[in-house]
Amino acid sequence: MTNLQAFILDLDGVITDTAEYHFQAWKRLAEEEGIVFTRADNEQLRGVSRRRSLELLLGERLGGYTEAQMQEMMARKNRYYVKMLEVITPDDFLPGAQELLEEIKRRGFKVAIGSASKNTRTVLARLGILDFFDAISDGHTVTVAKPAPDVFLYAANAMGISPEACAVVEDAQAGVEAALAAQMIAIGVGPEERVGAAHYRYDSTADIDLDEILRG
Ligand code: B16
Ligand code: MG
Repeated sequence: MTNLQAFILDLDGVITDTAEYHFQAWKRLAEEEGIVFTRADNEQLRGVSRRRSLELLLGERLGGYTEAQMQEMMARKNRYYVKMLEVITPDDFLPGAQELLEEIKRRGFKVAIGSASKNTRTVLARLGILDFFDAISDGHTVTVAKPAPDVFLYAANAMGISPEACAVVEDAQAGVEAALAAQMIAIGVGPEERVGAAHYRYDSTADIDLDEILRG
């Protein structure tokens, strides 16, 4: 048996699938800037901060933009993205996500969000679960993004639980690296090549086997 006391869940890609909206918003910005941006390119942005996402999107053209232009582009992409979030409803959980959250609470664990997104609270409110969590750690609460452990360490500290007693659920490689760097149990959701470094790996949120994880 483990001494697990809390779960920290990533938001985009674990609880709900906002990746498509991120893609549409980045694609619109890319088109406006005369840059080709594909769905495959978007995969590289999974779990990556907004600024790093823009840097990856600009690629070798990065050096041609001023800081003010970068700020404007990040704000423009976010306007497009936030507008798209208006369609999210409590029906937009990824399969198994709502059940996982309820099961974690039913078994008496604390539960937090650990997301890179500055729009975390907006998305949680649209899903109807803003008040569900013991702590919310997001793109506003920490400045250093995943793969640094900061976002998960902040969540553990806010819950009053030591990092070793926390398990993180993540869909991004950077997120799994962040969980391991925080000395937490890493639960990866997605293919081996993306989250294979995690202690446990499942194809989707719906496949997560809490009993297996709790057996240790
Ligand atoms: P924002 P997560 C991440 O959320 C997304 O996966 C990533 O694509 C996005 O760039 C990042 O949030 C920042 O989002 O622009 O809304 O601040 O997976 O860590 O929940
Ligand atoms: Mg994610």
